[in-house]
Amino acid sequence: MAFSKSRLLFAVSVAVHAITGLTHEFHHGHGSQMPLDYVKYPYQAVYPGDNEVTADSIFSGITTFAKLPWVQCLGKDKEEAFDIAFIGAPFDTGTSYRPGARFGPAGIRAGSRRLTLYGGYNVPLAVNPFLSGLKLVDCGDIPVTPYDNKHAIRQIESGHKELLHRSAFTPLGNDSATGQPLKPLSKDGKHHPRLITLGGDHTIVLPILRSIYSAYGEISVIHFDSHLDTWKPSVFGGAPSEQAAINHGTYFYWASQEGLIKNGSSIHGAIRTTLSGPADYENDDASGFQRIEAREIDTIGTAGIIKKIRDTVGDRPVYLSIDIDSIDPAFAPATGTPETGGWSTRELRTILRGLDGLHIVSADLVEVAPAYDTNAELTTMAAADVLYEVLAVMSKTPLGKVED
Ligand SMILES: [Mn+2]
Repeated sequence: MAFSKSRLLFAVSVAVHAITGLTHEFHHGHGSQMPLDYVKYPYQAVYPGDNEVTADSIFSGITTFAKLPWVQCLGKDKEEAFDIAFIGAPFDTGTSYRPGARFGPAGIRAGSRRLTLYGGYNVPLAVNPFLSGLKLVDCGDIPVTPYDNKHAIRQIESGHKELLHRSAFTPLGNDSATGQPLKPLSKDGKHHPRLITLGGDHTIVLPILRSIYSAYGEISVIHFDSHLDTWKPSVFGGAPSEQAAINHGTYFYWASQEGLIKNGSSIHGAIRTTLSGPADYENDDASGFQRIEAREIDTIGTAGIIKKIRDTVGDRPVYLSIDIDSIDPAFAPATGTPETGGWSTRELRTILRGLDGLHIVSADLVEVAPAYDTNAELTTMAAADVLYEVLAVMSKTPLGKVED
């Protein structure tokens, strides 16, 4: 079925008017407030005059995460407040094997286009994160140089910090059970917005944890990955220079050395890497992490894994870092260092939903290298769907507690 030329032109002109109107509304009409009803789901999109339902707003137009409004948070929209922001960190020069995660943010956004096709309601969590009242935006990417790792890592820290220390759009409000006012969980007493960072290789988590520390102090970490990433630089990469010692296999070692990670209440999940030897696990213990091996899913299942994580983290504020290689390469092949024997996308999504109620202060999804993906976009879709679960969990639990 083809459109007539006049109808197509009409549709284009409607779209242009919509965008022009939108720009006007963002920057002149509502001051700092972005209209929450900006995102139109396809079932709401009709061609004027005939009320014909169309799905094309999903596959046309500019691609942001889940088609959320693009805000130039680090540029001209520095004053814009938000509750949860997606932000890209296109850095991949800390990679040991396949490069290409600098294209991860763009790939994950492409994989996320269909998330709101039917509106975005999450059935098992009984929430629509896109209609929860929180202001969700896509801030684009932190500018990251591909020529100088030391400088790039500083850029990521300062970009993340700048967004994290902006005021949240929605006040904390009251506890739903007791009606008592909620107090922020942060060390500095401020109610911070949450960031979901699109990597990038895993090195980006060192500058991100430095930023998180500036607001929350030492933080418990939930880390899904086939690899430990706490390796000593002498073991992983051989540390021929100071800069080479900071890479996607050692950043947690450095984070631990810097006191950024809460020792004993942090945990890895989906581990299945080979080691230089058992000493790697001793070093991992010293870095503050408990471990869940990927193969434990065969014995304790997703429920047992969820229980281990919750027992370890308790009700402390937690940072969530997800390496796409935690998922088996059968489901997510496009990554820098794939390891067979991993979890299915379904299993990881179930485990993430099991984090419902935890105070996840921010999160990331890293190591998506779209050049190695299938034509069916398996990996970027898996990445987007995983983040959809994270977003749903975040949207259900405010970052506050009732004072004792
Ligand atoms: Mn990793």
